[in-house]
Amino acid sequence: MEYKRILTVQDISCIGQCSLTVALPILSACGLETAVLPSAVLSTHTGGFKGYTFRDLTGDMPAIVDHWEKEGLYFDAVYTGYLGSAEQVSIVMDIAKRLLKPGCPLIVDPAMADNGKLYPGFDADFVDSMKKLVFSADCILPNITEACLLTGGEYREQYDRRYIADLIGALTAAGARDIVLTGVGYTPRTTGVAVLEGGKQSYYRHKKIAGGCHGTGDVFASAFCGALMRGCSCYDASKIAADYTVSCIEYTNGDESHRYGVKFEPLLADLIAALPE
Ligand code: PXL
Repeated sequence: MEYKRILTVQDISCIGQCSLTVALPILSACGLETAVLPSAVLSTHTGGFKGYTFRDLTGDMPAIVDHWEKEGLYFDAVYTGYLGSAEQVSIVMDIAKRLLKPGCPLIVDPAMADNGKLYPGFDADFVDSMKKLVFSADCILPNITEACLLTGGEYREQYDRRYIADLIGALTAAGARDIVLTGVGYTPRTTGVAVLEGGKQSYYRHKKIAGGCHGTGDVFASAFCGALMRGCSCYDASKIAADYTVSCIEYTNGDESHRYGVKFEPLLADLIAALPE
C-alpha cells in the first residue's frame, strides 16, 4: 500500500467526538499519515452545550505553514472541516497553493450549517468566504443546507429529484468540481448521498435513523477522505463512509448517557475491512 500524507484543518473540540478527535483516528485507521492544523480549541463542540470556551488559532497558522514549507513538507491531500474564522478560509487556500503536491486533491467539507440553520458563531460574511474555498476545491461535501447557502438556493425540507439536480447544477455553475451532497432522502425511512463525479451523477441510498447524532458529518467526511485516498472513486468512498456512519449511529443509539457524538471507535475495524487492499 502506498503511504500517503494528508493534512486536515479543523478545530479541536476537546470533548464532543467531532472534527479533529474524529478525523485523526479515522484517517490513521485508513492507513494515512495524518498531519493536523487545528483551527481553534473549544472545550466542547457548539451543539447542545452552553458556555463552551473558544480559542481562535488563526494567528498561529501562518508561521506553522511557513515552517512546513521551509522543511519541504508537502501533502497528498488537504481536507478541511469546521473552520473558526473567515481569515482561516484564506489561509487554507494559501496552504493548498503552497503545500499540496501537484495533481493532489483539496477536499472541503463546508461544515457551517445543518437543518436550514447556520451553526452558532457563523454569519453571512463567513458563508461568502467559504464560497471561495468551496469553489476552488477538487471535491466538496456539503449537506443540503450548506449547498443552499453556497448557491443562494431555497432550503426545503420536502423536495424531489428535480430539486436536488438543480442544487447540484447550481453548485457546478458556481465552479464546483466533484460534489458529494449528503443527507439526500426521497422516502421517509431512507437517506443517502448524491454524487457528481467527473460530470456523472449517481446516488447511494441507505437507512435513515431517527434522532440524528452530532458529529456524524465529520465521521462521514473523514471516512470518505480515507477511502478516497486509498484509491476509491467518490461514489465508492461515499458508500463505504455512509455504511460506516450508519453502523456508528446504530451502535450508539439507545445509550442515553452518550449525548454528544457517536461511538465510532469500536467499529473502526469494520471500516478498515471495507477499504480496498
Ligand atoms: O461537527 C461539526 C462541528 C465541528 N466543530 C465544532 C462544532 C461543529 C458542529 O456544531 O460545533 C466546534
